[in-house]
Amino acid sequence: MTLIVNLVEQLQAVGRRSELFNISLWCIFGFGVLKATTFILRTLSLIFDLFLLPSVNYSKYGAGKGKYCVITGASDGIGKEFAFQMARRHFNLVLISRTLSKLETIQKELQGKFGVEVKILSVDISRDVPENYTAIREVCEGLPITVLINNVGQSHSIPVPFLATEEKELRDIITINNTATLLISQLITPIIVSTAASSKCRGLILTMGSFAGLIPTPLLATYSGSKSFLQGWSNALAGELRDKNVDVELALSYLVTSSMSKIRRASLMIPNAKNFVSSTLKNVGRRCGAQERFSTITPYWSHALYHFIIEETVGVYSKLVNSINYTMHKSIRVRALRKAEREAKKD
Ligand SMILES: NC(=O)c1ccc[n+]([C@@H]2O[C@H](COP(=O)([O-])OP(=O)(O)OC[C@H]3O[C@@H](n4cnc5c(N)ncnc54)[C@H](OP(=O)(O)O)[C@@H]3O)[C@@H](O)[C@H]2O)c1
Ligand SMILES: *[C@@H]1O[C@H](CO)[C@@H](O)[C@H](O)[C@H]1NC(C)=O
Ligand SMILES: *[C@@H]1O[C@H](CO)[C@@H](O)[C@H](O)[C@H]1NC(C)=O
Ligand SMILES: *[C@@H]1O[C@H](CO)[C@@H](O)[C@H](O)[C@H]1NC(C)=O
Ligand SMILES: CC(=O)N[C@H]1CO[C@H](CO)[C@@H](O)[C@@H]1O
Repeated sequence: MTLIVNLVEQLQAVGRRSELFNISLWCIFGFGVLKATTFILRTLSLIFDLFLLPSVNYSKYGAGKGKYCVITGASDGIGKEFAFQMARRHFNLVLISRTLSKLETIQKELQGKFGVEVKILSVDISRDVPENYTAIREVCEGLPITVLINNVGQSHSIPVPFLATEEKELRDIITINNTATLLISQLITPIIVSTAASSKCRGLILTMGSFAGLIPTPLLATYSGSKSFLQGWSNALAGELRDKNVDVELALSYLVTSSMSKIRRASLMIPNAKNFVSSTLKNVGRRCGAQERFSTITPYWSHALYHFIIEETVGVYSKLVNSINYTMHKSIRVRALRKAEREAKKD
C-alpha cells in the first residue's frame, strides 16, 4: 500500500515538473476507461442477447402472409430443422437438396402439420452446371420470397495436410461452400429485394458459417478458408443491401450433432440441430457470441461464450489458438487413419 502511495507521490512530483507527462497519464487513464466501458457494454449485450431478450418477431419478414423461405441442404440435419421451424412460423417453403425421397417425406409432413405450401427441388449442388441454376430459377421465379437460408454443406472426410489434399476434395469444398452459395444468392436476392419493396416487409439472407472460418484451422486449411470467405462476402453484402431493407446474416457454429459431424450424442458444447436452429431463429439480427462482428451471430449459448472468451483474451488469430488447434486436429487425423486401417483389415 505505502509502496503505491509513494509511487503516486513520486509520479505527481514528476508530473508537476512536466506537462507532457501529465497529459500522458490522462491519456492512459482515458484509454483504460474506454476499454473497460466497451468491455462492459459487450458483456451486457451478450447476456441480453443470450438470456433476456424475447424472440425476434418474424412478422417483419412477412410471416403468416404467404411469403416464401428458400432453404438449401434442407433434407437433413440443420437444414431440415430450419424447414420445420420456419413452417411453424407460417412461411411457405422451397426446399433444395439431392435426395428427392427425403424431400417428399418432409413436404408431406410440413403441409399436413402446418398447412403451408412446400415446393421441393432435387439438385446436386456440387455439380456446378448452368442447367441446375436454371432449374432453381424456374421454381423460384414469381414466388414472393423474403428469406433465403444458405445452409448446404457437404461433409469433409478427415483432417488432412493441405499439401496432401486431393484436388477433387479441394474443388468440391469451394464449389459447394462458395460458388454455389454465391450463385444461388445472386438468383434469389433480386426476388427478395422486390418482394420486400412491394410488400413493405424486410428480407433476410442467412448463411451457415462455422468456427472453422472464425478460427484458422490447421489440417482443414481449404475448408477453413472457404468458411472465412463466407464471412467476408456475407458482411460485404450486408452493407450493400442495408438500404434495400434486406438483413444479411452469417451464423457461426461449433459442432452440432448431425450426420455431417458424425456426432450423435448432444452435450454442453454440442447441441442437437433442433436446439441450434431454435437459438439461431430466436436471435437472428443480434450478435450473441459474435459481439465484435457486424451482421454475424454465434447463436448457441455455449458456442457464444466460447467465441466471446477467445475473442476477449488471446484473439482468434493468435499463435496460441492456432497451435492448440493444430494439435487437436492432428490427433483427430491419427485416430481417423487408425480406424480406417482397422476397417480395411476387417474386409
Ligand atoms: N454439423 C456441424 O457440426 C456443423 C458445424 C458448423 C457448421 N455447420 C454447417 O451447417 C450446415 C448444415 O450442416 P449439417 O450438419 O446439417 O449437415 P447434414 O446433416 O449433412 O445435412 C446436409 C444437407 O445438405 C444436403 N446436401 C449435401 N450435399 C449436397 C449437394 N451436393 N447438393 C445438394 N444438397 C446437398 C443434404 O441432403 P441430400 O443428402 O439429400 O443432398 C442435407 O440435406 C452446413 O453448411 C455446415 O457447414 C455444421
Ligand atoms: C409481432 O408483430 C406484429 C406486428 O408488428 C404483431 O401484430 C404481433 O402481435 C407480434 N407478435 C408477437 C408474438 O409479439
Ligand atoms: C442438374 O444438372 C445435371 C447435369 O447436367 C442434370 O443431369 C440434372 O437433370 C440437372 N437437374 C435439374 C433439376 O435440372
Ligand atoms: C479449432 O478449430 C475448430 C474448427 O474446426 C474450432 O471449432 C475450434 O473451436 C478450434 N479450437 C480451438 C481451441 O481453437
Ligand atoms: C465439401 C466440403 O468439405 N464442404 C464443407 C462445407 O462446409 C461444411 C461445414 O461448415 C464443412 O463441414 C464441409 O467440409
